[in-house]
Order: sequence, then structure tokens, then C-alpha cells
Amino acid sequence: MKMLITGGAGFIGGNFVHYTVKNHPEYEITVLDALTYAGGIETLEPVADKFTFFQGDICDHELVDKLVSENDIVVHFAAESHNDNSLRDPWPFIQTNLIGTATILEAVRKHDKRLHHISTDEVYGDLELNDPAKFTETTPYNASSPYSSTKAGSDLLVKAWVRSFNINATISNCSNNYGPYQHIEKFIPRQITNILSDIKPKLYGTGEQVRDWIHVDDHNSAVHAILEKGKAGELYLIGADGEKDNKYIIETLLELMGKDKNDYEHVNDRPGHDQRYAIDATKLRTQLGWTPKYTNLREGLQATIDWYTENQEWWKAEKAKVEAAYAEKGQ
Ligand code: NAD
Ligand code: TDX
Repeated sequence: MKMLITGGAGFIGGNFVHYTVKNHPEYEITVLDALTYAGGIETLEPVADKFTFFQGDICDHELVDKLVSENDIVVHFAAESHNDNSLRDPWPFIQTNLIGTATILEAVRKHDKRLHHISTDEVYGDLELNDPAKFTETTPYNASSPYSSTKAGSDLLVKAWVRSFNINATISNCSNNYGPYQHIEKFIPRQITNILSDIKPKLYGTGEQVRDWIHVDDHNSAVHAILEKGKAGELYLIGADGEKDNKYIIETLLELMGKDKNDYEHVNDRPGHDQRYAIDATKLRTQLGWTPKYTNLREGLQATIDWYTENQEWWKAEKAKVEAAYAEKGQ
């Protein structure tokens, strides 16, 4: 089976390449990635001889058409992925997440290939903090930010191409991922690398907002379960019951790194900040028999701390630039 992976030099796509090389040698892998600020070929260095790489844009019709025609299956991770960036400048989000996904859909339709579209739980908006409700596959779309609205739009494009053109596609909407190779603009690696750089961790607002954390390998094992057993046209929620508020995460990171757990600062809140995300993954668990492996968050965070500590050359050059952009917003 020939598999085209878009966004394979980013955080989740990169871990997906590693995971697939290790656990699914039956796939012959091609990666298409524009290597934006968020992508790095170094992420794929440990598996460098196991795939073919194309540097290019998913909005490039000709390139996408050619690569889709040459493969059996497309796993589509490529996206602009950071909420805070989408508040600074939404245009790259509109371009990549909407136009890019439409470009892939048209190639998939033309060449009659299988597509799996990677999406997020943020398409559902947010939940109340003290509400037992969780997102399910039937929760109405209600996205809040430019990022999440373009992801919601990309999902709707996939759904429309399934219904109108009967393409063979599935969608998954996952909760917040953590693990190695995540860009240091994101919450957990930003705080780990702050502590390693003698900068105080930064908590937005009160820090009471809740995210439903899942290890990136559990996300990727779920994607493989969907590729193997998922039904065409279906959408699956991916989550591992990892709800924690941001304050808990920052305190735990400080504690695991041997610091005073109160040694962080509150900074400006994110405008329109989603309060809580929570996934009910019953469909994935019962219909596809998937279970997560990384159920101990503290152990997963410790392994992630170890990775950033041991791989400082992977992130160090970016640190000052990332912090300067946050500082402009008082964050
Ligand atoms: P990321 O920002 O780390 O990586 C995105 C990758 O896509 C980068 O390698 C980048 O170079 C590439 N890319 C961006 N624009 C491109 C374009 N126009 N053409 C080709 N390549 C392009 O993102 P991530 O966190 O790995 O997220 C991957 C996917 O998973 C996204 O679709 C995101 O919406 C989704 N998702 C992420 C999370 C999370 O917690 N990070 C959770 C659920 C879903
Ligand atoms: O420095 C920070 N301090 C802070 O308190 C940063 C960067 C974030 N936060 C808060 C904001 C959020 O409540 O931490 C939480 C997590 O923030 P992010 O890492 O930016 O993630 P989030 O906005 O929840 O979105 C992530 O999960 C869903 C991914 O970036 C998305 O791509 C994915 O769709």
C-alpha cells in the first residue's frame, strides 16, 4: 500500500511517520510538507531512509494531483494549527486549511483514492467548566477561533465530497496532543522549554480552562485503527479521558522538573478563550476496539520533559523568536 502523508514534517504527522515505519512496515510512505515555520525535516531524521519526501504546498494543484494519483491512500495532517497565530493573522489558516483541503479533495475525487482527514475537537466550540457533558460525533459544529472555524470548514468540505461525490473518506477529531517534536509555541512544550531556559512558565488568565490531553502515539494508533477498520464516510472522535485544567499542567511540569510549583506567572488571556474540551470516544472504543496506551499523564509528561531536555538542538534556535512574539501580546 502506498500512503501519502501531508504535513508529515510537523508534530503529529511527524510522529505518525515514526509510528507507521515502526508498526506498519506494509506501507510505502511519501511525505508532502511545505516546511513552514512549524515543519522541520529534522523531525524525520531518525527514519530518513524510510520514505520519499516532497517539499511543496497542499494548495499546489499540479503537485497534489500527481502525488495523489501515485498513491493508494492519503492521510491529511497538513494545516496551520495554532490558535494564537490565527488571532494574529487568519489568512494562512484560510488558505491552507480550506483551499488546501479542497485541493486534496479534488485530487482524491479525480483519482478515486482513499482519504483520511485529521481534524480537531475544537470544531465543536467549548463546553462549560463544570458540566459533565462531553463532545460526541453528533455534537453540532460551533467553532470559536479563526483556526477552529477553518478546521470546521475543512471537515464540512470532506463531508460534502462524501455525500455529493461518494468519495471514500473518513474524518477524525482528536483532543489536545502532547509528546515529542511538538512546536514550542504550544502550551506544554512552551512551559518545559521556559523552565529549561530559566524563564517563568506563562499561564493565560486564571488557568482554569480544561483541555483533554492525549499522547500523540495514542492519537496515531487510533488513526491506524480507523484506516484498518473505519467505515467509509464516518467520523470518529479520538480522546483518552485526559481532562486537566491548565493550572494543574503548569504546576505538575514545575514539580516534575524539581521546581517550586508556584513559580509561574499569569499573563494576558487569549481573546475568545475556549473554556473546556472533552471527548467521549465510545464509538472508537466499541466499534473499532481501540484503547489508549498512555493512560498515566504524569508519566507521559515526564517522558516529554526528558525528550525536550535531551533534544535542545531541536528547539533552542527558535526559542527567542517565539517568546518575542508572545511578549508583544503580553503573553
Ligand atoms: P503542526 O503545526 O505541528 O504541523 C503542521 C505541518 O503542516 C507542518 O509540518 C507544516 O510545515 C505543514 N504545512 C502547513 N501548511 C502547509 C501547506 N500549505 N502545504 C503543505 N504542508 C503544510 O501541526 P500539528 O499539531 O501536528 O497538527 C496536525 C494536524 O492535526 C492538523 O490538521 C491539526 O488541526 C490536527 N490536530 C492537532 C491537535 C494538536 O493537539 N496539536 C489536536 C487535534 C487535531
Ligand atoms: O503559554 C501558554 N499558556 C497557556 O495558558 C499557551 C501557549 C497556552 N495556554 C493555554 C491556552 C489553552 O487553554 O493552554 C491551553 C492549550 O493551549 P495550546 O497548546 O495553544 O492548545 P489549544 O489552543 O488548546 O489547541 C490545541 O489543541 C487542539 C492545538 O494547538 C490545536 O492544533 C488542536 O486542534
